[in-house]
Order: sequence, then structure tokens, then C-alpha cells
Amino acid sequence: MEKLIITAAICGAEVTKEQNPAVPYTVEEIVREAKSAYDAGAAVVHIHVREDDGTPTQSRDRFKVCMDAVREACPDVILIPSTGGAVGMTAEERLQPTELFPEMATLDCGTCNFGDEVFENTMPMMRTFGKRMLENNIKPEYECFEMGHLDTILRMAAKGEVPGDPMQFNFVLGVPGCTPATVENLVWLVNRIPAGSTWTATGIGRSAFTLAAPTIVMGGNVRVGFEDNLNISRGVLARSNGELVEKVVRLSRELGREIASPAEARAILSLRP
Ligand code: KMH
Ligand code: ZN
Repeated sequence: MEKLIITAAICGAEVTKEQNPAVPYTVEEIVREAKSAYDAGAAVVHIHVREDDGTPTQSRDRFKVCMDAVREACPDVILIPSTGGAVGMTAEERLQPTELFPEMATLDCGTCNFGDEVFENTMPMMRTFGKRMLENNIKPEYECFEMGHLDTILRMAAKGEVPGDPMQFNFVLGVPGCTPATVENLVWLVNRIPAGSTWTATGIGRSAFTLAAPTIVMGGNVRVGFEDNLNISRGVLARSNGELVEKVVRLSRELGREIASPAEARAILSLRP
């Protein structure tokens, strides 16, 4: 089995310091959290950015400052900026980090409920995102929150509307209003991805680690981080993203799977050298 790629989603757009004081807003805090995750074994950092007061932003300039600073602290880390942004942002707003030509970026695969809100990703929006990623030679991480999102993105790839083989999927399970984080649902999704694809699973909230364990055994990759989960165990706040990554490293080693370095992750994900 390939080594395990761990992604740390260090910040997100929705979580706040009121929920966990270690949630990063400033550039310095984002670097601190990225480095804690990288030092613990994360080869990939999925990044959102905020204004200093915590307001989510998709500002190209803010992404540039944050990504440059993270790269300085974690030289070979794979950065996946978000094109999802926060609920309610326009497609133009969300696309700004693609102007920085990152090696990867997220591409969200359909509209869905998101707690009390609706996360909008219409077909025309997704075509615009796909076109930009093809033009800028960016490998998407296909974010699937719902079972139907996988079929949608496979159909788009077959038509050449988004980058195709080898595809990288992230099954984000357990968002309130979307597909629940069960092993049955994960197996259903993994059984339907094209041969040669890679995949990651993200369990939201208390399913972070109960989804990580089967994912490690099934040969997938794992994402954890404050975007998805603020606790290290039931009722106990995580002190850092690094602490969440350390727990995945421990699980993986116990289950006999080694952890991929950024260089190994680049090879597994077929990224441009
Ligand atoms: N903030 C969520 C509404 C992504 O990064 O591409 C969407 C999100 C997905 O976080
Ligand atoms: Zn995100």
C-alpha cells in the first residue's frame, strides 16, 4: 500500500476563535498552524485565509502573503488553496487564488446544504472553475460533500470540462445536511472512482478519527484540521492542528502504514515536479 498522505485543513472559513482559541486568523497564526501540522507529518496544507479580525476573504493578495509565508516555514509543503471560500461568495471572488498558479486548488462538485445555509456550486460555476484550472495547469482536488457530486464531476471530466486523469477526490462526509460519515457511504464512493485516481476522506466533527481509521486501512488518504474538527477527543479542544495530525500519524503507524513526505505525496498525486 502507498504511504499515507495527511492533509491539514488548518483554518477553514466558518470556524472561530470563540469555538477554539487556536483557530488562526493572522498571517503569523496561519504560519504557526501550518508549521505545527507540517512538523507533525502533514504533507499537504489546505488553506483558507482571513482578515486579521477573522472575516473570511478570498483576496488574491492575502493568499499570496499567507502562502509565501507558509512556504518559507514549510519549504516543500503542498498547498491547496480553497476556491470554495465561504458560503455566499461569488465565483469571481472565489477564483482569486487560481491567479497565483498553485499546483493544486479545491474544486467543489455541486450545490449542497451546509448547516442552515446553501453552498452554491451550479453547473455553469463549475464549468468556469474547471476552465480556469485547465488554463492555469492547476490540479483540482475534487470536493464531494454528497454522493451525487461524484457522478457530476465524472461526467464533467468525461466531457473535458474539468481536468481528468489522474483525478484526486476528497470525500468530505458528515457536513450537516450532506452525506453522513459512514463506512458504507465511503465504500460506495471509493468503488466508483476511476482506476488510477487518488482519494482522501475527511470526517466532519466527531467522525474525524472514526473515518480516518477505515480510510487508512482502505488505502485512502486522510484530512484533518480545524476546518473540519476542533476537538482532539470528545469534549477536549485540540491545542493545534499539529495535535490532530499527530493522532492520525499514531493511528496509521499502529495500522502498519507509513506517512508520506511532501516529495512522496507529489509523486503519489502525479503533481508537476
Ligand atoms: N467553506 C465551505 C463553504 C473548499 O475549500 O473548497 C466550502 C469549503 C470548500 O471550504
Ligand atoms: Zn476548505
